[in-house]
Amino acid sequence: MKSPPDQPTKHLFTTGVVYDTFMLKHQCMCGNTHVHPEHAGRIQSIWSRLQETGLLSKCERIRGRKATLDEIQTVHSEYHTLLYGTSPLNRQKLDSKKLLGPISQKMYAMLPCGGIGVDSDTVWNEMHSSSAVRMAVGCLVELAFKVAAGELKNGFAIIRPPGHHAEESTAMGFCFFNSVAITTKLLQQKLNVGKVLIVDWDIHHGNGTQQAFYNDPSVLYISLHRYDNGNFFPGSGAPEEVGGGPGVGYNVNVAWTGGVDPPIGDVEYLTAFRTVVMPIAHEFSPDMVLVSAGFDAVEGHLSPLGGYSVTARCFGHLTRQLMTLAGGRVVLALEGGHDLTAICDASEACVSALLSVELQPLDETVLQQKPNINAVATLEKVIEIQSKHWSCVQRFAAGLGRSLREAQAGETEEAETVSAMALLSVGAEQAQAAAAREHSPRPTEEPMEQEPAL
Ligand code: Q9C
Ligand code: ZN
Repeated sequence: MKSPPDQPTKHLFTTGVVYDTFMLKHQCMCGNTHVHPEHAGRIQSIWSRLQETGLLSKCERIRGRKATLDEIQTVHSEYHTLLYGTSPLNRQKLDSKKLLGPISQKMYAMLPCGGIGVDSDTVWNEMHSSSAVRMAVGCLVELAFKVAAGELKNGFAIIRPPGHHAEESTAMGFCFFNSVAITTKLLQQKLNVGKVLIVDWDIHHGNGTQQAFYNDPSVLYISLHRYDNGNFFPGSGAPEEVGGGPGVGYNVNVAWTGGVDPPIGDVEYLTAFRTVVMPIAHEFSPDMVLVSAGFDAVEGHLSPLGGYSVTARCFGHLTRQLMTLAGGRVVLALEGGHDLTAICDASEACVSALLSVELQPLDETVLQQKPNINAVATLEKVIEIQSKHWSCVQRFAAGLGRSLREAQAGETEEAETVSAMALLSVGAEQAQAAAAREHSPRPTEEPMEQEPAL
């Protein structure tokens, strides 16, 4: 049934969700979806899950669109943009305008599966992939712009193929265009958004995103990823990579090392958020938060595409912590993750958090467990390196081995000590302050760090 032409559409200030079936058509020409884990069923399943659980009806669905070639060129080279942003049909038009040069000839490798692509992960469909990859970017841009403009509370972009491995002129690791990086550039250039925080919790390092903002102090990139001393894909993301030039200190790599025995899970991710991610993020004070929300660290993903055992519900809690930043302007963009149960569970948990629906609580065992020895070593190293740039992390160096419950108790004690000290010295201080006030303005006080509710 057609709705009357001038009936206004209702717009709610709620969580926006974007999804478009154009992205389903990016499929290897070999036709065998089993050999390619980054397949259309990933976003179809997430979309269905949000429908089935009734979460989608609490959200506002946003219409996507294909990003323009100009938008893509905020991050990628012209050659790369034309190579992956055009199909044989519209390429002919560009060709006749002599815009393409060598693009129309050679491009891809023949793959063992019978299809074509950059490599067996990063497959290409001559007919449909360019529309899909441009749609993934455009969907995220549309959603993030509405959140930045205050039309939506926050957002979740169900997009594929992922983007965080895509560099200026390199497609790799399933990625062609870096949706999160492009969206960040456009938010700054078109909407005058000042500081953007990008949190990347995909299990792989977002080499493309790091590259795009390496010298840029207006974009803080914080990645948590399996590193194993450079032995895990893509091999970049060392903790010493802190940014360059004016961007020094605005690149933070929580580079887990030590393999999967003992496993990395909720306790380790929550401890990283407690001691590194949230303190630095608050000090940076972003105007907008974008999350490269890959779910391949969720239990169910085996090595070499995973190996960690973070729970889906933990990602809901991490999302809720990020919502304390930037006035809540947080947009999640799907990156990796191929276990359908895991990515659906995690998407459900994150959208619940975005909607401020009550979350499934973390297990008490998680709250009482200490982070494993390799994780503590990783965080020690990150804090040692980043404390030169972020004074707030230093105070967490000594208590890294604590459980979340111990940390909570410790910080209550710390706060009590601080107030007791203040009380004891209040007489002396009042006299001092009175004297000082006559000479200089009163210094402002640092607010106490706030622990998230467990
Ligand atoms: N022989 C994402 O999760 N596999 N990308 C490399 C090397 C690459 C994962 C295998 C996996 C890329 C977005
Ligand atoms: Zn990944």
